[in-house]
Amino acid sequence: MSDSVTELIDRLRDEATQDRPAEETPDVGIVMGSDSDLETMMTGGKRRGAYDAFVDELGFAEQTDYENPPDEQFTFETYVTSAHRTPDLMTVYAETAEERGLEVIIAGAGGKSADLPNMTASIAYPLPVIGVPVQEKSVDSVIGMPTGAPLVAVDAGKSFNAALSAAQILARQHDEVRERLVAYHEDLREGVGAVSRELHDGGTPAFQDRDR
Ligand code: RP5
Repeated sequence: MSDSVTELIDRLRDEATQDRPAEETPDVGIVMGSDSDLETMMTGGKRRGAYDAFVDELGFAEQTDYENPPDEQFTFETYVTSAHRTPDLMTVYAETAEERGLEVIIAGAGGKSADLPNMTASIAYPLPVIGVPVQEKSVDSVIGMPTGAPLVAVDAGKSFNAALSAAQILARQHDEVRERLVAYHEDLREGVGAVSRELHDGGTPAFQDRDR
């Protein structure tokens, strides 16, 4: 049988046999249940997503070709793997994740039966999986794991935080990632200080007028 799902499954299985050096494989795997989750999971939506956190704040790059990794030291890869429409692809993605060099997976899904994060976590175990409920109504199905089947999760739509959490896991082994996380938080801190001073020293009307 030759179709796009089978081709992806074969690719992942083949990649798992390559035994590539860690520098050449993605560190983080991002999967989502549908391309309709893309803005929430990655970039361009109402709030910033995992892509924005990784690329803009932490200096990661998206790896799109296993044969030609980006120059950046830390990378992530991105796939759509639907729990209900492509359970075979979801399964092989999670089964091969560790052998393919991933250190952590971020899995997001929407709807009331948002099963991709928890099924990916069960299959990829003991690899850590960070679940992202793409919608408010997905929260219960993402976080409702039974005792003994762990999944850490962020609040609905907070894929940006999922990326930071994934980086925190990587930072236990990689000082460079730790330094980038610390620098990001220092920027946040500085931002609060700058607006606080501007608000106080200029007064409320001037502060409100600054972007008009
Ligand atoms: C959409 O369908 C959701 O955003 C979800 O991520 C996606 C995939 O659902 P299944 O195909 O796994 O049922 O509604």
